[in-house]
Order: sequence, then structure tokens, then C-alpha cells
Amino acid sequence: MNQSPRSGVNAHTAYQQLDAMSVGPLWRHLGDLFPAQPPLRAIPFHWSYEQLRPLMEHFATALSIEEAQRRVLMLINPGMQDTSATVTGLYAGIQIILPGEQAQAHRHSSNAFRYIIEGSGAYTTVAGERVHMSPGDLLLTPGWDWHDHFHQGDGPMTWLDGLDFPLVNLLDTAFFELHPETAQKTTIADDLSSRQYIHGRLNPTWTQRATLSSPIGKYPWAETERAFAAIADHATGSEVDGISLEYTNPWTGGPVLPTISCRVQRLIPGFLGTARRHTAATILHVVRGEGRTVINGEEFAWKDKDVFVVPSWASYQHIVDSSAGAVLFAYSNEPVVKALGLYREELL
Ligand code: GTQ
Repeated sequence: MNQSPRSGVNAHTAYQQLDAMSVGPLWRHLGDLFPAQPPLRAIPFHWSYEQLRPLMEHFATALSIEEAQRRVLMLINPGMQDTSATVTGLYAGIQIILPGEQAQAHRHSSNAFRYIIEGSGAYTTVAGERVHMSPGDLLLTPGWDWHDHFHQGDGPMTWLDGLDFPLVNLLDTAFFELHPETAQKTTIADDLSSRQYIHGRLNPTWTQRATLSSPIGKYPWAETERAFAAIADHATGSEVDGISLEYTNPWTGGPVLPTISCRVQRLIPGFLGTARRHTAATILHVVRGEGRTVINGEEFAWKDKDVFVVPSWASYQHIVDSSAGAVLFAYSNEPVVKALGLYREELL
């Protein structure tokens, strides 16, 4: 029985022989390898800043910056613990730095950004440019640029770190180097890139597009506020995401980093979004206000400074009940998904 009349090989031992040769029978794996729709590995999840804050304070005193190199609490998705991802391809961490501290200069092939949450008086030096930080600013650290942070103000400074290292690691393209000095030397004037390029419609003619990333070191909160104020209530925005603005690369009009799209969205008081799902995995941070988001049928209530995630193909609907409205900062792997022709969306 189970003996092939032609080959004389026993079926059971045939599978064992395949396994021993590192060969697999496709017919036993078609279902898992070609799922009808994306299986939810990253799950919808929410982190409360209020709950994280005392632990950040604790580690700020318990662990020196020299020991930690970067004092960061990683927001790890319960479904992606093996890769420390927050959502597929992307990571979020909350960093805290105290007055007088200096975070060692290093560089990595991963692209990174910081979205400033609390404090003032710190700067990061990126590729020879000091970039000063204030709450609501978006700072870019494109892959392989040296970067070190220094806090010369009073009180703790906190920010959200966004990186693409889960994708870079998946592709086996991760490189990392420590700088020989604690801090790199500055080579250009402070905040020059934001002053030079932020206008977007008046670009310098004497510089070259050198990389896939935006040349802007910082997108200041003041510019975001100006953009929202200029639009005011004269646009309804997207029925899903409200008045959603994408930070852009002035050279291309595209995303600020090759792997990450960054947006900021204003949800007006009483906003009741249309539900949608798409194949871009998204991480959201509450800049201000409070509301709730229904993700795959589960409701997540959020407020000031929280972080929550909408995985690929999970439906989401934003709702703001308060009369104050809300502002969210959102980043996603949309540029990767779109570049590979894998973007799909569906209104629900
Ligand atoms: O501040 O350079 O959350 O290199 C993870 C890796 C922050 C940083 C992170 C990093 C940094």
C-alpha cells in the first residue's frame, strides 16, 4: 500500500526524503503561502503615554545615556515580537533624554525620523547640521547619515522615533557603525536645510538631488500650524482621514523617506470617519485631543501623546466626539507597498 507501482518509493518515506533534502511539496502549503487575503500578524494595538511616562522617568534616572546609547522604550506589536516591529516593516519607540546628556553619534542603513513630543532645548546633529527640536517638529535622519543628540535645555525631552529597521532586517541590508567621537563636527549652519527647502515651491537651484530622501532636516510645527490655519474650515478633507497633509520631499513631491510616508491630520470636532482598509501598515501618534478608532471591529480610545497601530488590511474608522477636535501624526510603509504594486484599498 502507498507504494508507487512505478518508482517503488514508499509515500511516507518520500516526504521524509524531501525534507532531508530541504525540498518541500507545494501542494501541502498552497493555502499558507498564498492566503486569500493578508493574515493579520501585527495586531491592532494601543499604547498609553500616561502609562509609559513614569517608566521613562524611571529609566532616565536608573540608566545612564552612556550605558544605553539611546534611552528608548520600543513599542513592540504582540504579534511581531520576533522582529521587534510595531507593525509590518516599521518600528516606533519613545526616547527620553535629560539635560546635559549626549547620545553617541552613530549611523545605520535604516531610515529614521523623530516626532518631538515634550520639552525644548535639545538638538540632533544629522550629516553635519544641527537641527533644533520643539514639540510637533518632524526631524529626518535618512539612512547612513551620522546622527547624535544633545540636550542643553531644562527638563526631560521626549520624542517618538520611527524607523524602517524591520524591513531593512528582513531584506538583510542592515549596516551599523559607531562614530569615532561622541559627537560629530558641524559642517553647515544650524537648521540650514529647513530654511533652504521648506518653502517647497522655491527650491534652491545650486544643489543636486543626492538621495532618495528629502533634504529637509526638520519640518517645524509652526509650518504645520500655518498650513492648517490657511486651510481652516474651507476644505472637508478626506472622509476617512480628515484634513490629512503629507510631508513631502521638495525634489519629488513624494514621501520624505523612501520607505516611510509621514502625514499629519486634523480631525474636526464631531468627526465621524468613513471606514476603510488598505495594505499600507500605519502607526499613529496623538499630537493633541482625544477620540477613538474602531479597528477591525475593536474600539481603541486614545488621547494626547498615545500611539496606536492599524495593520495592513485592517479596517479603521476614526471618531472624535469632543468639541476640541484632534490632531494625529501618522506614518506608514505606503511608499514600499506602492512601489511594488501591492497597494489596495477598499472603502467599507
Ligand atoms: O535615536 O538614533 O529608537 O538609532 C532606534 C535606533 C532611536 C536614534 C531608536 C536609533 C535611534
